[in-house]
Amino acid sequence: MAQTITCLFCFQDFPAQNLHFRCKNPNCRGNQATSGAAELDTTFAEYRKLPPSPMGHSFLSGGGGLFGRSASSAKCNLCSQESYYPLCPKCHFELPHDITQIEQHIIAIIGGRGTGKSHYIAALVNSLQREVGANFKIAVQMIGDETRKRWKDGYYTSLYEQNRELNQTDSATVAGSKVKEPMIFRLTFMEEGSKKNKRAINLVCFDTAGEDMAAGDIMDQQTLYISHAVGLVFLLDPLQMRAVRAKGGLDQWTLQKNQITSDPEEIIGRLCELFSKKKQLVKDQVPIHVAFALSKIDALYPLMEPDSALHHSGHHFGELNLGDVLTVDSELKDLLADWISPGFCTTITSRFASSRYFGVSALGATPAPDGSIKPNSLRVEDPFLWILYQLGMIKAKKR
Ligand SMILES: Nc1nc2c(ncn2[C@@H]2O[C@H](COP(=O)(O)OP(=O)(O)OP(=O)(O)O)[C@@H](O)[C@H]2O)c(=O)[nH]1
Ligand SMILES: [Mg+2]
Ligand SMILES: [Zn+2]
Ligand SMILES: [Zn+2]
Repeated sequence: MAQTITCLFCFQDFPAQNLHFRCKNPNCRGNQATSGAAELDTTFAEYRKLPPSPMGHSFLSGGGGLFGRSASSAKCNLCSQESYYPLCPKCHFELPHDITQIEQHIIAIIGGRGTGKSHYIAALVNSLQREVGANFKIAVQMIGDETRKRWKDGYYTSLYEQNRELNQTDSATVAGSKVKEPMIFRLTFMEEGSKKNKRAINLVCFDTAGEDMAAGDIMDQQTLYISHAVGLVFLLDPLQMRAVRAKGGLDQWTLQKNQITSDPEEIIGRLCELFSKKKQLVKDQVPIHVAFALSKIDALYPLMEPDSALHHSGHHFGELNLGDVLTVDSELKDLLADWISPGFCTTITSRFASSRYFGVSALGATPAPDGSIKPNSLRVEDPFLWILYQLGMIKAKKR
């Protein structure tokens, strides 16, 4: 049977034999900028509403590989050099070079304006690369130059080298906005299988702007992203909940810095609407693993019991600590009944087939007024590990 590939940019499905490839040989006739003959990529430009520019000659692969397996490289029809750069035929997004051989699972990270998505993505990737990677024997690799550049320039350098907080994310409507380009991280599970046959998945991350989540019309790409996801990390910002702000005892600078900009119930309402439109519902429940993560929990310590599990890490050593996940889940359900509404979690349970509540802190503290912060994350990996467990990719330690 022909293999179907889903593009990670436009999310259209196509058979593997329709893959295009890009020739990056500078001596190829299609790439000769000096002669003025360099090919302009109009397909790429049209999809991104950019003026066309030369990006390298693109061509149709001309069929699958041996034994029905799809080829992950193809010979250029102009210069005969082998290209290892597969493109989506519809939008010319450069796909991971081994897209035909790797399981693709999209885990989407979403939330309203200012809920902490960008800092969460930074802290999650950093934690996957360090502690989680080591504990679970997962190797994390960045796929493509675009991901590497964005990770370094957009997250790592500011947050972890210069110790400065990240800026608000530009809306997808801003010209030249990078929001629409996914970052792709390859997770390889080192323990399973033989050397040749290790299990790997691609984690596809779009760092969307919260304001796009609230706007109806530019949801297109975001809608497709969410509806292709097998797991969602849905960030909820407790500092944007009126009942929490009214409690007293919270740090004044933190409250001033984190104003109410999005209503969690409204955004969850949109999410449910989106899935019902896609008719993905099974018995009226959305068949997807949803981790509701309360962000910025460091700021809530004055409101929490001293023996709350949220004061310490989840202790996941090579296995998901399921007991801890359930403890946090039930602690947060009680708090949310008080903070949002008594029926909030019941509604969620009735709408999503599989969901849990988590508490995360990407930074460990509120940045100072000059934006400086030495990040010290807590529990950022919990929601992600739970989703991997639900997908059967890691084991759990039961109580
Ligand atoms: N105290 C505390 N503040 C945080 C934490 N994470 C993020 N913040 C603050 O929350 C604000 C919003 O964080 P972002 O990561 O930019 O939020 P976002 O969801 O990406 O926002 P948009 O891009 O505007 O949609 C920033 O002012 C951060 O300093 C945290 O773990 N603790
Ligand atoms: Mg952001
Ligand atoms: Zn595409
Ligand atoms: Zn060529």
